[in-house]
Amino acid sequence: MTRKTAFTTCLTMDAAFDPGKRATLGLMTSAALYAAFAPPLQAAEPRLRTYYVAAEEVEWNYAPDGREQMMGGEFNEDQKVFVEPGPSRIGSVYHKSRFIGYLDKDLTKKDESADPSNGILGPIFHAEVGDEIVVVFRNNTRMPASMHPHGVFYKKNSEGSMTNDGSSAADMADDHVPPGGTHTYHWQVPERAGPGPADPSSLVWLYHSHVDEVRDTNTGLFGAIIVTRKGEADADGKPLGIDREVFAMFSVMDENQSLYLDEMVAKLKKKPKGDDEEFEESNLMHSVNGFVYANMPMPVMRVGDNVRWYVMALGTEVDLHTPHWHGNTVLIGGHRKDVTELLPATTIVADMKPDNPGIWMYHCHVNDHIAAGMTARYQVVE
Ligand SMILES: [Cu+2]
Repeated sequence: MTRKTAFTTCLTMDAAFDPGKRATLGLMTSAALYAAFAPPLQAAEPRLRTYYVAAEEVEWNYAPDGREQMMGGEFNEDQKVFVEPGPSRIGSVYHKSRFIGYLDKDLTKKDESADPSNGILGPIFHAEVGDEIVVVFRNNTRMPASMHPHGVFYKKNSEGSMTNDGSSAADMADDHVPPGGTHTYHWQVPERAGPGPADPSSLVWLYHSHVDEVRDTNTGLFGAIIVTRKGEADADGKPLGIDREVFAMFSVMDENQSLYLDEMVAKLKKKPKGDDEEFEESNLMHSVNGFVYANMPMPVMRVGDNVRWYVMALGTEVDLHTPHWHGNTVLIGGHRKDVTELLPATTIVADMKPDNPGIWMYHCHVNDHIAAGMTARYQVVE
């Protein structure tokens, strides 16, 4: 059996084993070698999933309802620390950058299809294994920005971040898109960017700006990519058989690290002193999708729906989160849970088949984070 296999290999690769051809082969590039020996490929053009995205500056309100919504009521004194404006406190409205999805290359029609609960998240990109994601990006902010994806396949001209790697200038245009600049990113979606054997039919990857990774993400420039296993996606790249996709980003957004901190401080009536630790504390926004104290618009689902939760985190050492669903349970990697674990930049897919109608809490179970507002709600209807 071994011998037979070896013989077959020799037949296929006979030129490679012909001593007369070795010298020539030694001079051939790997591309030429591939062309010489690879069987003719069926021209399988990848399906392109093209997305138009702009980074834009916005005024973002972490608590648009102006009240605590998990229990329902006015903010108490402890909660006001994070949301009440003052002479030297920013309050709940911060100047931020966001990724905004558009339907056309001229960026005239906003893509309004995102669920309101997605909040500050950038547009969600969907793809099926075998596709290519093309992101036509325009930076309409005053700060340089980029788009760095996790998981998918990219070359150096689409990594969206600088590395000390000897890249040419052309390969660095994606690293640092200047204000007013554009760049088109090409992200291939091979098998290794899709669900593994133990994954459900789709998984979630982050993308985010990576010019100044820490400050860019705290400023609000991040979103998610959903990759569905080949043959298990609908025409839009979404997983078949899933009635509802829900997205939840848990992050202590550190506004002290915002690209716009200085100008926000400059607008305050009274400049906080350099050692004002309470000012720094007031800028730690313990948020789900950019909302605190259950101000996130509730995702709504029906009893019996197949609901897929894509749960994510970003941040630093305080960003160890334990999202907890009241009222219903989920399956994560074949395990039944009602709490899961997140660390910065990790993602989890949780499948829920709600059997319990009502409005339910969905909150981080870390005590300090509950107190600081990392809470939300979801609704199950009959
Ligand atoms: Cu937490």
